[in-house]
Amino acid sequence: MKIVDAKVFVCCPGRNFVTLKIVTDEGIYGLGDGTLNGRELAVASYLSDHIVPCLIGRDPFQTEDIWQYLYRGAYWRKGPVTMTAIAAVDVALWDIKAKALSTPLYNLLGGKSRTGVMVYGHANGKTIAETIDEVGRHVECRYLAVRAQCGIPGLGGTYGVAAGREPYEPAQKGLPSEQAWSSEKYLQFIPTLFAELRKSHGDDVHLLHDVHHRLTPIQAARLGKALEPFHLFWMEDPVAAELQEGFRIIRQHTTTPVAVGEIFDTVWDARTLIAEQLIDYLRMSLRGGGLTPLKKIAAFAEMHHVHTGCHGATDLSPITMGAALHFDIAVPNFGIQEYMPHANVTLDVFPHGYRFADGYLYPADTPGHGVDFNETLAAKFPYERAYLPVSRKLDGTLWNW
Ligand code: GCO
Ligand code: MG
Repeated sequence: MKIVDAKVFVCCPGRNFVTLKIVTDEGIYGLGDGTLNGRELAVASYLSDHIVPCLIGRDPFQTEDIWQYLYRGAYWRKGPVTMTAIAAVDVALWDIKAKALSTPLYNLLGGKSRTGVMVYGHANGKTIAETIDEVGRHVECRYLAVRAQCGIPGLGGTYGVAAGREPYEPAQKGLPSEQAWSSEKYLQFIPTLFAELRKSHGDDVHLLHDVHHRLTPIQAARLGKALEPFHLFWMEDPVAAELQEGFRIIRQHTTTPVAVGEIFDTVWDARTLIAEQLIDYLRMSLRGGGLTPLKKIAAFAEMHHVHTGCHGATDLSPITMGAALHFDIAVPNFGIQEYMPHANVTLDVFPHGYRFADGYLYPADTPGHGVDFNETLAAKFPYERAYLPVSRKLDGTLWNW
């Protein structure tokens, strides 16, 4: 089998997505996701200008060799644009391989290790009362795990809180908006939110929270300690993670589990975090180079008692979600999967076979990863410039969003 064509599509059905379609001489095609929120066109160019010409004529079954060719062979390693582009190729090739062998992708990854993939949904409220209601709505829909975010009194909009009544979507059309931030106000408020959530919803539902890189290690240690009575499933991205050693401070002070990694590109971003057991869940998904490296990273994590917790925000297309579910159902040290459902207009462009029931997602049982792409419909939704917001402290200093 040979690769005869590869096409890159950029479309905006509800939000922007980059999609790679690799076609073989036997008519089988594979689909990969190359979406990098706010930097979509850079990945599209990397793919069409620099990668696609190198793929033509190659054997699509050689997932390992092609991955090494694109990673080592470029000389310039790592970086979000490179690794998102490689991920698109890698996932499309695994899709082709599974389709050619006429089996669901999970069978190439070790087969099913569990019956379903436990997911967590997002409860986003402007006030504690709204967040309590949103968690309740998820519990009614049979979610077993819910991430709770809330507006902070005294601050305007913040991460995880929708501006109007529409579902939360962080990227906004046009240039980046700016949001005010105060770690002091946040630290004062969040323990009260979780105390109220436990009072209203009891101890059974798993509660999660995303700090979104906003704190310093000692502040994160304080938050983790304050949240211990409410036994969170995890505290996510408590600090920006360039300095992996910084997590030692958090670990020395609190037993609240820590999850990190949605913006990591390779295992090197997490090597110390995993080897020193400074985290409990690794948030990398397929965007960091695809399935080929994620399998290896997960095996390394397994040796160090670290579980997976794949990123699953709406800026990863249904292709990433669909393929991640095959990984989740197969990997021995699976922890949880984030599930932020896509808008219906997105799902129309990406017909898919995965489904939600009683708190679990189930991957498609059809050959490949089970997510398709409607090119004709996608063409009706051209790219629209959109960015994530930026954060400034109350004195105007630029801070982590
Ligand atoms: C999450 C994430 C997202 C990111 C988004 C940025 O945990 O779901 O933090 O909401 O902000 O993926 O593009
Ligand atoms: Mg996050």
